[in-house]
Amino acid sequence: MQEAGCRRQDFDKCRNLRIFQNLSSSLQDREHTERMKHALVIIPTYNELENVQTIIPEILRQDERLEVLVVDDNSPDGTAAEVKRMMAENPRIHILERAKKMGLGTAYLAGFKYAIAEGYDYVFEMDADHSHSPDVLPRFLESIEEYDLVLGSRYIQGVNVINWPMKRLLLSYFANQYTRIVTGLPVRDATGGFKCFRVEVLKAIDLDRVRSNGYSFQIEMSFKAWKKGFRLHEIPIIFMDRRVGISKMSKKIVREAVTMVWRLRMQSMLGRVR
Ligand SMILES: Nc1nc2c(ncn2[C@@H]2O[C@H](COP(=O)(O)OP(=O)(O)OP(=O)(O)O)[C@@H](O)[C@H]2O)c(=O)[nH]1
Ligand SMILES: [Mg+2]
Repeated sequence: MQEAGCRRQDFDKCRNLRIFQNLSSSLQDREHTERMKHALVIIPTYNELENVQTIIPEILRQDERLEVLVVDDNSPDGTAAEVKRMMAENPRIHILERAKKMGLGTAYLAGFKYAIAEGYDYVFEMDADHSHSPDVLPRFLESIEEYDLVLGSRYIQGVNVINWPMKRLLLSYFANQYTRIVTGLPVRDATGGFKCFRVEVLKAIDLDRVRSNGYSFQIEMSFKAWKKGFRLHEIPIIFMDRRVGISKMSKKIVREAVTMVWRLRMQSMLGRVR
């Protein structure tokens, strides 16, 4: 109702109504701020000095709800010191420091526990090396409103991988087919590391029982979420090979994935997915 539409004798009534409307809209604003979901983007790092300088501001620019947690394994190149310098200027940046290189999986598990303890609603996994574009973060945030685990997929809408040697692309592509056949996990890209969990999913999974550390870590987390009845959804992403820094990919990581999928299948058959 507008004041212009009021007759003179109704002026007081109208003014009271306007005061009431203003009060209720400011209450709604406050409720909105209180209900605003907070999202933590976990970035494990090992020697990513140059990459953290650029990727963190790019992430934070995408949405005011986003914060960043770097889990650094005492990188010899001084990644942690650089992150701490950035933290002094921005309260949306956090760090967890570990004494030595202990692998990607345990870095994420430490990050998940931090996210649960600090009360975040949504939890992202993301690489530091610009393989995952921060521009997609808003699309993840939209999708996670409807689903429990959103996966960035390189293999829906064709093959969206740029600058990978053919050998590595084939390995990844067939590893994904193999995973789907052995475990039944209904996704096209089970090994990707760009994903967003509702925190309820992380709380439902017994994190101390997650065994894998390399690519199979991604498979294990998604498999457990799926078996527990959470809603999974894939959105297309373009994966770029790292611009700078050194790869940590190894044969050991591949071997771990080959056996892990069978372990998951057995656990599922025995009804022991925890
Ligand atoms: N904290 C921690 N981070 C790690 C470890 N291994 C890898 N990372 C980080 O995990 C992310 C993914 O690792 P990458 O080396 O990019 O693995 P990749 O994408 O499969 O392979 P490349 O891009 O070819 O190197 C990067 O941000 C790494 O710095 C580790 O042992 N500890
Ligand atoms: Mg990489």
